[in-house]
Amino acid sequence: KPRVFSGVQPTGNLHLGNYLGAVSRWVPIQDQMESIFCVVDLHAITAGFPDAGKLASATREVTAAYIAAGIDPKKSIIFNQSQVREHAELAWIFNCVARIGWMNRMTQFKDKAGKNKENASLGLLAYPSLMAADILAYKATHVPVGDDQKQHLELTRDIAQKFNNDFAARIKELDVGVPNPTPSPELPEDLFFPVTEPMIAGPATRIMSLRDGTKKMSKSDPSDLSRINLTDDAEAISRKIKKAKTDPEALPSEVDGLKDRPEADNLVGIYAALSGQSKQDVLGEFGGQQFSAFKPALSDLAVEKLSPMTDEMRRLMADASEIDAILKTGAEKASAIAEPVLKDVRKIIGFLDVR
Ligand code: AQP
Repeated sequence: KPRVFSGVQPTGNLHLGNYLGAVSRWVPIQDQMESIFCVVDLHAITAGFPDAGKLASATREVTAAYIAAGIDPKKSIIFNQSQVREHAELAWIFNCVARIGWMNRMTQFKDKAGKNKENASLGLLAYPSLMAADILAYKATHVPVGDDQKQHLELTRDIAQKFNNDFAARIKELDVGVPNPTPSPELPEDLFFPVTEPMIAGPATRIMSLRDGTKKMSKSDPSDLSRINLTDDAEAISRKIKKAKTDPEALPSEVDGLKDRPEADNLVGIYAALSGQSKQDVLGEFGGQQFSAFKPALSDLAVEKLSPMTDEMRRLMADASEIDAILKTGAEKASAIAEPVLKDVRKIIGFLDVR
């Protein structure tokens, strides 16, 4: 049965990239598949412990963004990761399935650890193991994310496959697997964990910084002008788009003309994603025009699309009790799915159960 899992870290500065690359894409999915959306607070401590109060408020802010964007707590499970113990337990087991070499190859680790890798937390290195646990504790089959998470999702597949292979005999003996839906020579007949499908598509899989079209828009960029935050008001959105880096040429009429013009490509991509069109449609309308004409149109569109969401986020943030109640119900529903999965995992491994 298809099941979707995805999440965002509560590390502050939630931005347009997180919205267009991830959260906005979840909204239609929740009507098609069982959906679980998590605020991944255990991940938020891998690059250093934020101030305790900030971590809690960022967790509520991400939850507010989910709801304001249209994730319906009646249709989807919404919760914060640290409330469901199974994530951490399965991550530990996956630390013993995954190989150090696999982790060392992760480009996000290299980027985030910087030059002094020896001084990065062990948690930052093991981040993809926890991500695999997030997904597989629910046996999720589909994961909608931005393009930057592609490598981590491949690692999730590798972990699932290695677990299924290493424990193939136990899985059969205990009869806890399902027949492999796509039989292949590398996989056993019965699978315990699904081999998850990434869902990375559309014009906004990688929104770039407004200051540098070759760098991803990111929460941790020290320049606030590099991103549109979901808490920005109309004035801030217009100012940032006005100041966005561009080149001196007019917009091309064909998508091919955006090649080697990263900033132009990015702004056209943002317009396309916000208006639900393709980049070619946008160029059909704006091809031949200067940025001085395109930028105000983009500002107006961004304000029109984001303002109602920002207002709803503010309303929700004003009273924590509504958000906390949603997270509590979500955590209970999430636990009800993850607990039996971990019970089986413990049996497969052979941990002695004396309680
Ligand atoms: N620039 C982006 N374009 C499209 N999608 C993006 N995502 C992040 N940046 C972009 C997607 O947002 C989801 C949540 O991301 P995350 O909070 O878990 O961590 P991240 O990918 O590390 O996000 P940031 O903003 O770049 O944070 P920092 O600065 O801490 O590294 C994911 O689905 C991600 O693909």
